[in-house]
Amino acid sequence: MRRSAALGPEVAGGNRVAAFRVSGSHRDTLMALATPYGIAAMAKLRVSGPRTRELIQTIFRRRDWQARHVYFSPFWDRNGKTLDEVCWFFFEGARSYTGEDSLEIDAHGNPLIIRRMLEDLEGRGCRLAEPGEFTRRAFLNHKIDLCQAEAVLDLIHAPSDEALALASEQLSGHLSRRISDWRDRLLGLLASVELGIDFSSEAEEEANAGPPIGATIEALLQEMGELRAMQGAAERLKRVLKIVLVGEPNAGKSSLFNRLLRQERALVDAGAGTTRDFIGANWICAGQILELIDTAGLRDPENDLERQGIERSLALLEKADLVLWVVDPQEPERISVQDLSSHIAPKRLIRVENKCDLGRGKPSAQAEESAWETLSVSAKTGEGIGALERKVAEKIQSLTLGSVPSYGINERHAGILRRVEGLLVRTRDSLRASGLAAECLASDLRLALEILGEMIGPYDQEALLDRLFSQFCIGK
Ligand SMILES: Nc1nc2c(ncn2[C@@H]2O[C@H](COP(=O)(O)OP(=O)(O)OP(=O)(O)O)[C@@H](O)[C@H]2O)c(=O)[nH]1
Ligand SMILES: [Mg+2]
Repeated sequence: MRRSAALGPEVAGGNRVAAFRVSGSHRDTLMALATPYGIAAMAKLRVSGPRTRELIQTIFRRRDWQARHVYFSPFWDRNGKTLDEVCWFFFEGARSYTGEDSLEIDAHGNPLIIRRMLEDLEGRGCRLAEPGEFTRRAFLNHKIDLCQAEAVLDLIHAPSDEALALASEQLSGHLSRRISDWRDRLLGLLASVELGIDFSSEAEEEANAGPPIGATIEALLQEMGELRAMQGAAERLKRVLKIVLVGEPNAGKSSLFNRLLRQERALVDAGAGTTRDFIGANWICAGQILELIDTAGLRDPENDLERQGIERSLALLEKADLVLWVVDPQEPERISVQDLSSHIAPKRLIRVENKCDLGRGKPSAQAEESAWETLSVSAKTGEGIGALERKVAEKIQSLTLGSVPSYGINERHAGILRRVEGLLVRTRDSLRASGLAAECLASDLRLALEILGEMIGPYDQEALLDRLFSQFCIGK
């Protein structure tokens, strides 16, 4: 059987490390701060690479230690000074995240300590990691495949429980197993063709009767098409929804923004036109990470700066997944329902009557004539805020309602599947027309296998890897 020779190293499983020697930097020992930079109780430093053991000997002055055991000791710098008392643990290559000897150091979360430690590590021959470089090494060392590397990124950025569940399934190899199964079946087809089984004479009649090769191709096409169709739902699930506070000046948008975030983030003032530029912040509501945005109040601008701010408010109004239209019921409303309807659909809007601590004001004609749901709150006292959060949660659920995909298909996956499907359609049509020689069928199937291989591990596309891993944080 000519299978292995015909399939070549890419399909049979090539050596990723060998193919990536070109960069020449994968032998460096990497270092990075894996937690956010700033004052915190603790900060984690990661080190990975061939110098790890030597670093442990010199920094912690230990000759022997065990992998995956926690040690508590001073961090001695190159001048013999103690930088901090830290917890550290070592992972041997075979059982580390990156597939190389690695060290994790838990220090006190003072940026000055961290800076001195990183400088000291640099002086000992470590190099600051690029974004995603630890995960890239995990991929190069066969700890994870490319779908799993993407899942690490999805897991870190997942904005909801559903997105988290999808990413963790993908990280456990859910999608990769599906691809492997397709690869096995394509290999089977290729093997049949390579063995010289003659389909051509009976192809047409067998096409109707469902010959094994035709049936396998049809099944693969159907399964790949179904998977590809999940792309839209998967991308919607991964997106952080934008909730935008819009309204006339002084309605209390910034006060509400602060109240919902539970922190004094935006400036508040009794004068109209306080907020100029928009401000965004992560807001956790209904178990989801949302982006809450405060905007400049809408009115005839008094100067160019205000005009620019208002233009941004309008642009955000149109891009919003949900608008909280904030009004002060004590004040006449100058912006009409019609004005707003041209910017946003009623189902994407909640009308929020603020300052209810001052009384309800007179019943609003706007509220009565519109299809918008209205809630009464007080950003000042917190009254009605719980109900508003519940309404937001309900709206989000209805907006994102749809099938939860079983695979986190992204643009890259869909593109690969489209190319593979194109080749399979050509193979199927050739079989039906019984016009193509076995060599042509084999070469299309080989190409399909090679392309499908890119899904879990391209062996020759440095640029694609650069693009993927650069989206990661440094230290991951
Ligand atoms: N009594 C009362 N006053 C409020 C409430 N919310 C906001 N205010 C007051 O209303 C004034 C304007 O509040 P902001 O939050 O700055 O209003 P804004 O909509 O962001 O205003 P611009 O940024 O100018 O568009 C301030 O004096 C606030 O203290 C509320 O619920 N009750
Ligand atoms: Mg404001």
